[in-house]
Parts: sequence; C-alpha cells; structure tokens
Amino acid sequence: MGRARGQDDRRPAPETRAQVREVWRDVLRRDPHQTLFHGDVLGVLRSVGPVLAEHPEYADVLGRLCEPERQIVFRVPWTDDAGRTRVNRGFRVQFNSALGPYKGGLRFAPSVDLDVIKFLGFEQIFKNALTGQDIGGGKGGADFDPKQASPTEVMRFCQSFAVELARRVGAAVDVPAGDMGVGPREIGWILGQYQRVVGLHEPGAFTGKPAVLGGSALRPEATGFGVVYFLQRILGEQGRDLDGARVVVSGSGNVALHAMDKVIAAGATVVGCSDSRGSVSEPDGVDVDALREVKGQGGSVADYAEKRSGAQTSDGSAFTLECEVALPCATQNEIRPDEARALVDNGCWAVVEGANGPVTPAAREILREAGVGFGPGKAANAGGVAVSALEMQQAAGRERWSAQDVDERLAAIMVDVHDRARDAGERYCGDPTDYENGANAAAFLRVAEAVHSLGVV
Ligand code: NDP
Ligand code: 2IT
Repeated sequence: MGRARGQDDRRPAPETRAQVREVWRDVLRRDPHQTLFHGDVLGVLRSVGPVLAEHPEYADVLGRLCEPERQIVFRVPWTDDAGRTRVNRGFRVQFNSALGPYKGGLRFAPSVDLDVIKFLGFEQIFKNALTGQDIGGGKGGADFDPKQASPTEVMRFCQSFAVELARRVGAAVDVPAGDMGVGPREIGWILGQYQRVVGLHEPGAFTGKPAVLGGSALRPEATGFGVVYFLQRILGEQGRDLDGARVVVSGSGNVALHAMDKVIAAGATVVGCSDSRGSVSEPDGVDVDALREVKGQGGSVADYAEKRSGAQTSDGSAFTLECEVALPCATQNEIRPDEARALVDNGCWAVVEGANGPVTPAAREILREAGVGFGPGKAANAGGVAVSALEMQQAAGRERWSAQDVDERLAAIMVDVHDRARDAGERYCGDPTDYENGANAAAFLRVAEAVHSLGVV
C-alpha cells in the first residue's frame, strides 16, 4: 500500500456522506428490528469513510452490499422418535456473489432467526474477501436445537433441511459448511440427501465434510488454528509471544478446543474456559484432551471440573479471570463492557475473536481506549472459511492435500489477512494496530471493486 493518508484526506465529500446516510436509513426502515445486523452494518459504514474519500464511486455499491441478493426462509418438517411431526424454520441468506459462489456456514441453534443469519451473512462477505479467495458471502441455518435431539432425529432434520436446500445451492452457486451445532456429521447427512435429490455426485457443493467424503485435512482445526496464527501476528507486533502467557478461551466446541490445542503448543497455559452452562478456572492449565472427552460424551465444563482437583466452576463469565490473552470462541455478545473492563484491569494484552461478534461495540471501545490489541472475527476467524475454499479447490481438481500442505497454506493466508488489515489500518486510519477498521476497509475495497465492475446487477 502507498503512503498513509492524512487526516484531511480521510473525510468523504458531503454528497458521499449523504449517500451513506441514505443507505443507513434504508437498512433501518426495511428491517427495524434486526439489531444484530444493524450493529454490523454500522461498524462497516463507519470504517469505510476514508475509503470512500479516495473512491467516491464505491458509495454507490454500499446499498447493494447491505441488501442480500436473496433471502430464503422455509419450513423444515420432520418426525421425532416418538412419531410426532415437528416444524422448524430454515434460512439461507445469499448475500453477495460478486467474488464467487455464496459461501458460509449453517447454524443450528434455538436462537437462530433472520437477524442472526443476516448479521452472520453480512460479516461473511467481508471475511471471505479478506482471505483473498474467490468466494462470495452467505449464511444459513435453522432454529433447531440439536442438543435436544437424538442422532436419528438430527439426521431426519438434516435430510428435510437438505431437500429445500437442494434447489438453492451447488458447487457453482452456493457452498454451505458448518457453524454452531453443525459439524462434519451433519454436513455428511445433508450432502447425502442433497445428492439424492439432485441426482449428481457433487461433493463440492458443501465443505466441512467428513474426510472420507472429501473433507479437507485440517478443516476441523482450521478456524481455531487460524485464530492463533492471527493472535501470534498481533503479539509479534507488540514484541511479545505466547510462551508462558495465560489464556482464557470461551466455549468448548470446535473453534475453542482447537484454539486451546494451538496456544498450549506455543507454550501458553489455558487458565479458563466455558460452555453454555457455565465457566471453569484452572490456574495450572486445562487438560484439553480430558475436556474434549467430557464434551464429546455430552457433558459440560462443570462435569470436566468435577474430575479435576485444581479446577473451580462458576456461573459467571470466564473473562473476569486474570489472563494475558482472551479468545472468545463461543457466540455473539460474550464480552460486554463489564468483561472488557475486567480484562483491562487484569492487564490483558490482546482479545482475539474466534466467534463471530463476541465483543460488543461498547466493549471494543473500552479495549481500544486502554490500548488492548483487538483481532476482529472477520479477520481472525477467517481460517475456517479459507480452508473451506481450499476444500472447494481440492473437490474441483479431484485432489487430496496433506495436513501439512493445508497447514502451510492456512498459515500463509492468515499472515496475508493480518497484513491486509494492518496495512489498511495504517493507510486509512493512520494506525496499523486498528485491525477492526483496517479489516473493514481492506475487505470493502476488494468487494466494492468487484461489485462496481459488474455494473448495476
Ligand atoms: P460449536 O457448536 O462447536 O461450539 C459452540 C460452543 O459455544 C459450545 O461449547 C457451546 O456450549 C458454547 N456456547 C454456545 N452458546 C453459548 C452461550 N450463550 N454462552 C456460552 N457458551 C455458549 O460451534 P463452533 O465452535 O463451530 O462455533 C463457535 C463460534 O465460532 C460461533 O460464533 C461461530 O459462528 C464461529 N465460527 C465458527 C467457524 C467454524 O469453522 N466452525 C468459523 C468461524 C467462526 P455447549 O457446549 O454447552 O453447547
Ligand atoms: O463463520 C464462518 O466463517 C464459518 N462458519 C465457516 C464458513 C465456511 O464456509 O467454512
């Protein structure tokens, strides 16, 4: 990137600012109750001002970025083990396809609604652009609770969900993957029914598949590993490293467990973790294999702690524990102002988002003012979707790459994501550590150029 822009060059012209205000008014008017989505849009609109000062022609793109190309809401009927008919609501929001097929995960959780899916889908457009790969943005899921269902019920649900999805997705159209509540097992079941309906062998229509069906080596690990590769770059810029650091990780699902593995391998100690039922502190270090085993059997972090003499459980947040690094890897809105203040008071060096949207805007402001390093999810957790894109490449080329090969590519992509966010932070905000505005600016530049080049479509 060229010379950093001065303060005066960073303010868009009055007519450009008016265009941005009109986009924001339309977003509020169309869906007045979608507060999660609004928060995410506002963050992007605030970040892109300096980009629009340089490229006023991209203001015209904003309205199209904020309105999904297509929103599919559908009924998912299924039969439970007692023979009763059950109904859930399914979603697929195909947000933007300027850079490639819509790409993004499926979330199964009772809290899923159109607001959650639009927030995640909007975030995904920019995250995917930051990876440098040719993938558009989308997201989907259902208000279905897999934790309250037996394996046969989950399979029937996935099959019913896949029947509707079959008319909407495909390797060159839209390529879903997993997210909360959806892992390789569910993707395998969805793919199985999808292929029956479309009458094709088309494993490239989904990523995050079981390895035997063409799932990429290291896709399960990719998000958590990528978070730590990003964290290591932030710490490197601070002249620090993970050796001897105390780390708190929230969640104990896919992203959290692999992030724990990676920080421990780098010499850190995981002193706290959590799940939807509570949190645990363990100053001598969480035993991740033991935790994985308990969680794999449907247990909670409290069940894990019961077996460990040095562990203590709590109903409160894990982020009030003393730590140098915080990795929120569970869900949105986990770190609010109270937790942010506790992290600052405890001398935390960096907060890096493994989950999507776990740190609220007010909490981010507190971290920023205190000079705590912050890695926004759309950059820091991009490793998952990046390896999904590598899985798409492997499917298209009928190839299988080794775990080492994928890990090297993942590490290189995370360095690029970090450097893109840092360089844009420097250029557009005069602050190379402003990864949040930098990530938004860098991603917007790439997507906006693509949308603009396609004409008004
Ligand atoms: P999982 O379903 O594997 O794990 C989610 C974890 O979060 C579980 O331990 C769950 O608890 C916990 N959790 C859920 N809700 C809450 C809550 N309200 N409070 C505290 N803990 C909670 O999901 P993933 O690990 O795949 O996803 C985690 C986050 O990472 C999500 O925000 C997701 O969007 C994001 N992400 C995921 C990617 C991926 O590749 N999977 C890629 C990029 C981002 P319990 O065990 O009790 O259910
Ligand atoms: O939030 C995310 O980036 C994901 N759930 C992964 C999406 C994907 O397509 O791999």
